[in-house]
Amino acid sequence: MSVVLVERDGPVAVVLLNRPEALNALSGEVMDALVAALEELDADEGVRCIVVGGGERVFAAGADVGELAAATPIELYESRRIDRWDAIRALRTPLVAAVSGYCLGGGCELAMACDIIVASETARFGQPEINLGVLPGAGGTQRLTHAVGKALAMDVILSGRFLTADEALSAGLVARVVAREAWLEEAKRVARAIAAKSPVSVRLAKESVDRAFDAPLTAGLEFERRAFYLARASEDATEGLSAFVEKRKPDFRGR
Ligand code: CO8
Repeated sequence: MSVVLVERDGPVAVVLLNRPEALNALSGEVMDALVAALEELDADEGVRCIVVGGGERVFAAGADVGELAAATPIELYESRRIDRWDAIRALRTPLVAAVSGYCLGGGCELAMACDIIVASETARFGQPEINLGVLPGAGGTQRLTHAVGKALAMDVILSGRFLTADEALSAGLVARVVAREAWLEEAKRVARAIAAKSPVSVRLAKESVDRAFDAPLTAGLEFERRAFYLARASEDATEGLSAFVEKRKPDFRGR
């Protein structure tokens, strides 16, 4: 059985971590399979949005602790294992994380590397690396702080405590909280809605929002303005604007 399952539903792809016996711990094998699947889908023009999920009990319980314990620091460095995470950041297709149950350590970092998090009411978010004598190593100290602010990020990272789905929602970490049974369906619904938009404007909008984290305001505003002009130059923009004026549904083709 593959450690990562891929399904296609028209323009939406669903990638599910599938290592339940280890609570979807992100071993080297899982990360390699995940990144390979995401890169392949990203290169497919027919894929407009990707849902990344785990199972109902657990999204992912973090990096594989056994592997971390067995590796020397130099082996970790030489293997460039954490560098593989940069490939997720480089994807142009929007990613919706579907989180149910535990979402811890590297699992929380994976969810935060996605563009939108949809959480089940059962979701528990945490960065418990501090309990292992280490700290988040795949973006947790940065992305959690950007998402929820310094006070709560320090609390979560230094104490190792978990946030409930509602706490994560009110802190700005997740976009939506849904009933236990709806965690995957709601993420797919969000993905289908995104997939129905112009892929050109979706990608430019994703890049522009991401710029808010990387660049000072003036540079971010300039990036957004140029992205806006570029989107306006697309056939999809002409179609979308005309369709509104003509009171009909737009037919976006990704050009
Ligand atoms: N790695 C490997 N195996 C794990 C992991 C993990 N992270 N989490 C759980 N498992 C395994 C358990 O060892 C157990 O295996 P077995 O049945 O063979 O004994 C099985 O999954 C079930 O786990 P539990 O019996 O512990 O289940 P519980 O319901 O009692 O507890 C918890 C669930 C609370 C989620 C608990 O399993 C737990 O605390 N897990 C570890 C969480 C953690 O500390 N995560 C952080 C890991 S470090 C990290 O993510 C650093 C990221 C750095 C960058 C990434 C580099 C690649």
